[in-house]
Amino acid sequence: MTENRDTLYADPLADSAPFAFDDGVARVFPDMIKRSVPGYPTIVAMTGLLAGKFASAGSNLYDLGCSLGASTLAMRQNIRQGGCHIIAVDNSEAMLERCRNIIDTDTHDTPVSLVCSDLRNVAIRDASVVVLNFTLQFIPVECRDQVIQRIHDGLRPGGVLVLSEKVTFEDPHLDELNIQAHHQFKLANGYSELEIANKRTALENVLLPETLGSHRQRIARAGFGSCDVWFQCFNFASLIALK
Ligand code: GEK
Repeated sequence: MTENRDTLYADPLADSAPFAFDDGVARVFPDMIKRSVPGYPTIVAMTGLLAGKFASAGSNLYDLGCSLGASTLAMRQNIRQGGCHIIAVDNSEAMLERCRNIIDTDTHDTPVSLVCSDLRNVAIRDASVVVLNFTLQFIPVECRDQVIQRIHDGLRPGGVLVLSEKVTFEDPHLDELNIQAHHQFKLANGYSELEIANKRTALENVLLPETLGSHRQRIARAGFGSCDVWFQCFNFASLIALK
């Protein structure tokens, strides 16, 4: 399948509305996320391997903010344990509609339920794996403690949370260095200075990154026993937390 190229912010007269996961974004999403998030293909593939390792028989696996289902599919393709069920959640109708078509063409047999809802309203129950790949960053900061707490409480002992996020750095020099490196990554992937600037404006107050320290503290407060970064490229990182 050929991917639609992301040119959403290439127009000098593009409207300056805040970024939203609408039909236009869903149409170009695979191209957009690959050219914008360093390490995204690795994170998705390793999410699948981690799910294969941590899934326990008869448990639920959650993909919160599933978009087009890349992490859902990676998990589904790696689960060997019987009686598992994947619950993929997104509050964008446009994303879920396309996600449904993609999942329908996959032949692996772990059942997948697609839920169109704010992830804050979805009960987490009897889970062995919960994945938040680049989703928590879109949740209001004051709601994040509760999200992580509910995930912790819904995991079985021995279960895992995979949390991938854009991050900021306490050290202003390192913060600037990583912002510049990400900028270079986007230029190298064919985005123009104009597109990068327009997208940055659209994401202001929509994508709110925190430091790795804040994530670690929140995860510890929720009661997870162990937590560390397993992948990082510039200002994009993925943490693993064990209950
Ligand atoms: C991937 N994980 O390809 N409730 C449910 N979904 C939400 C909410 C919310 N409150 N807020 C945002 N979303 C995916 C990529 S994209 C990351 C995730 C990005 C959804 C939103 O609709 C979008 O589909 C997804 O979270 C974030 O592995 O675009 O940078």
